[in-house]
Amino acid sequence: MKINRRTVTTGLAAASLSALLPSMAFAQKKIVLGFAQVGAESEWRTANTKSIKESAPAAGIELKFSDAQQKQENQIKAIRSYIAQKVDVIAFSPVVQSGWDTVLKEAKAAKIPVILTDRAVDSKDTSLYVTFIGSDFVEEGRKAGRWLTDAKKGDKGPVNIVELQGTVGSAPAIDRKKGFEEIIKADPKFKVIRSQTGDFTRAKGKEVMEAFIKAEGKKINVVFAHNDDMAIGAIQALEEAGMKPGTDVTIISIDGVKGAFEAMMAGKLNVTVECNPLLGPQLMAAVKDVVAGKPVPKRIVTKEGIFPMDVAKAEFPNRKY
Ligand code: GYE
Repeated sequence: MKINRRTVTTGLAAASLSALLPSMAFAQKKIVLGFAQVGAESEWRTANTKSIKESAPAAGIELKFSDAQQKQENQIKAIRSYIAQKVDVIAFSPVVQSGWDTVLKEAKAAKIPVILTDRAVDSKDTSLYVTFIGSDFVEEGRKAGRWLTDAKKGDKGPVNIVELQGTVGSAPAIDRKKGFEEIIKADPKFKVIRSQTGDFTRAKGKEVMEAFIKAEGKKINVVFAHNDDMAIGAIQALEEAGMKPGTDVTIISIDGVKGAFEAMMAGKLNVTVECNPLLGPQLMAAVKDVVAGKPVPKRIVTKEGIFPMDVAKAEFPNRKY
């Protein structure tokens, strides 16, 4: 081959291109996501964590993960450490609604976008986060309320309800209570005679239910638990007190985890309102869009249903969490 000017120029171009390659590889480096999880309080949370941990590598995202053991101060510490590590995106599920502005402003000052998953914050300044991916908890409470008013249609009442609330100050506890009350208040025969937090755990749900039984005994007609785990704890407490959950006492809960389906198949839980924890794939898609500078909707709502006891057996094989 005759060496002419053209070959030399092409050769030079190729040489300078290869000199550029390392920086191009740098430009394509993996997105790093820092995720501050609430804790491991429930079956729902375990499924949520698994979904996030599995979908990050599947999306080619490097995940830094921390568990705050249901303590806001631990979550704030984790977020600060992600800011210090200069991650690309921070995502978290805020254990309670209030008290996030300071740390969110720190993330904003460091130009790190924040995505909320599962639970919302009550910050007035919505520029502090890019989007909120999660369920409509008020609607979940309404679904529970509608199921109850329907189930007790022919009942003269009073229908005495005891309520096991989720973590104090958390979005799902506040909103589920609100949605449920909104529906039952239409008929004065429905009375919430006791309401206390069971912190979304089985152990606490059982403990609080024992206290309710001591105070109200056979007067209790309905248990409304803000999640399945507390309902399962309450079922144990009722059985130990010689009462029959699912028949003597109507049990309603929220989440739709496998444990709830098992309790329904055993005839001990009457209904569960679905709350989908498998948010990982949606979160990873949003992380990629945010990094790519694409617009992301401010609110991404999860789709969910409701499952009464009589469909539990047929639905069980389809359940993914
Ligand atoms: O219902 C409960 C968990 O925030 C939706 O937290 C979540 C709730 C879920 O502990 O089981």
